Formats: sequence, C-alpha cells, structure tokens
Amino acid sequence: MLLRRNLLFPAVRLLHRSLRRHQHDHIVLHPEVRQALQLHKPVVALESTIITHGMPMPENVTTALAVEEQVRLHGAIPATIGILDGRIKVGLTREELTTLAEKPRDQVIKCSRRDLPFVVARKQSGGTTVAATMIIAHRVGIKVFATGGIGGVHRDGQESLDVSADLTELGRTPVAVVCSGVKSILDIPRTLEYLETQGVCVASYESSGGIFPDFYTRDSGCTVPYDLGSAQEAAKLLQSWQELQMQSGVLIGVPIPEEFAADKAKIEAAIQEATEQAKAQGVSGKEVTPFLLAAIAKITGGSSLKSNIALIKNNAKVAAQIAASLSEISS
Ligand code: PSU
Ligand code: MN
Repeated sequence: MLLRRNLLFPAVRLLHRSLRRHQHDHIVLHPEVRQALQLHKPVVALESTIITHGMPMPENVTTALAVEEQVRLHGAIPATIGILDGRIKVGLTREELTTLAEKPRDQVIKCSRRDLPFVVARKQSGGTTVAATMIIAHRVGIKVFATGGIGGVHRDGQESLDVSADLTELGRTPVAVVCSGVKSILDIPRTLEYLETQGVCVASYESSGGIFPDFYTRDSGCTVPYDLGSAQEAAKLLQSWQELQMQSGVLIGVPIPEEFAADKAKIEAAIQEATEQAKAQGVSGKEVTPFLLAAIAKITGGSSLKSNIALIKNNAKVAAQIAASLSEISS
C-alpha cells in the first residue's frame, strides 16, 4: 500500500500542478458575453489600446461606447477587452471602460503579446493591442474582432526592424480582424509582403479590384488578391477557414466611408511632418504609433481624429454583420 502510494504520488502531484496552471482567474468574462458565447450568438471583440493610447480624452470614451453601440445595432454583442489591476476583462462595463480611459498614462500599459504575463503578474492595468486582443479573443472563443487599423512594418522598418507584433499574431492566431487596413504612417507594401509570408488571408471589403485601404483614405495604391462583396461573402470565407482549421488569422480591409476620407496629399504631408518630429525627439519602440497619431491629429487640426472615429464605427458595423451572418450559416 505504502509502495503504491509512493509510486502514484509524483503522478498525482503533476496532475495537480497542471490543473492549477489551467485554473486561474486571470480572464474574466462579462456575463452577457459568456452567455452569448455559450448560445453561439454573434460576438465582436474590440481592443482597448485605442482607448488608452490611440485617442485623447474624451473622444476615447465616447468613441468606445459608440463603437459598442454600432455592434449591437447590427446584431452582435460587443466585447471590449482590457486589463484592470491584473484581471483581463472580456466585455468591459461602461464604468470599467471609463476607469481605464481616465487612468494617467504612466499607470496604464500598452499591452501587446510580450506584455501580457508581466502586466497580469504585477496586477497592473493596460490597453490591449490588436495582437493581445486576438490572443484573448481566441482563448474565449470569439472569432470576429473590429478595430481601426493594425500595426505594421514601419517606414524604414527594414533597417530598424520595427515590425508590429500584430503581424506575427495574425500569422499564428485564428481570429478575423476587420479594420481599415494599415495606416499610411507605415510602409504598406512591406506590411502586405510580411502578411503574405505569415500566411494571413488578406481581403478587401466592398472595394472592387481588391484595392486595399490605407486608414485615412480608401486607396493605398496596393491591391490584395481577394475582394469580399458583402457580409455574407465574408462569412462564407470564415466558414471555410474554420472548417479547414487554419491556425492563422484573416484580415479584412474595409475602406473609410467616402464622406470622411482625408485628402491624400494633406494627410501625406501631415504624416511626413509627424514622422520628422518623432525622429527629432528620439521617439522609439512602442511609443512610436501613439506619438504619430497624436501629432497627426494636431497637425490636421483634429480632422484625422474625425476620420479615425468614423472608420472605426463603420468597421464595428461591418464586423457585427459578418459575425451575425457567420453564426447564421454555422447553426
Ligand atoms: N492604429 C490606430 N490606433 C491605435 C493603434 C493602431 O489608429 O491605437 C494601436 C493598436 O492597438 C495596434 C497598436 O495594435 O497600435 C500597434 O502598435 P505597435 O506598432 O507598437 O505594435
Ligand atoms: Mn513597434
């Protein structure tokens, strides 16, 4: 008896240890989101770096709430993902969202894949980037995610190796990201090359000829191989992607609504100026994107911010329609 117990004990201990590793409460689902997922209802994930680092107060809060409303209006449940005191929340409440938005910048971390374990361990708060939001969305079973724009290869990225972790995440995590493509503060052709290498299925949405958008304008001058004509067509693509069990993401580029598109020459000049300011001030690493966004908003007298708000609301609508259509054809 004693011998048997001694033989079994290490195995039991191992089992215990592995159970402990999986039984944690780092991720907390909002009851509404949990129920929607259990019932296979459409859910759209939303990121929070756009709230903590992408937009100024109070537009960050009003936009985040307006985006959630768009998701609901078009038939899905919104799940804004963010980190509060080390807890990863899936479906931030209005109060939590406001708390996160109002935190001083030095108390809220821009959280990408590499930052997640540290921020959780230290019980810090943070906004999740596209990469981190994808990880959490996938973990809880959300397939569709809407945002403004993803990170990419920075201009001169071939020298600096400043390539957003969003791109490698798209290569390794099966979530469909609906966005307005890649910001023109980045190197768009190189970003698309990198996504191809990562095996990411990239499509444009309702833009004949596969013209890929560039955030502030509808035409980046780059094309992608596929164009999706409707939410139903997008849902069919996602259905095949699920059936094939692709372990990589899908990127759907939705152009900014015509009436909010920026003037190409003006926005390009603002980007040049902002990029020079960043260089002169020695801005680097994860600070680059937030710095450029704020500088461009200032140079354009706030009109870039207006475009930004319009496009993310539109993306939320499209993502909700796609998620709704996907859950319809999958049930
Ligand atoms: N683009 C925006 N606003 C943002 C971001 C991108 O217009 O807030 C954020 C997103 O969260 C994106 C992140 O995932 O910046 C990319 O940052 P980096 O390049 O450091 O990976
Ligand atoms: Mn970077």
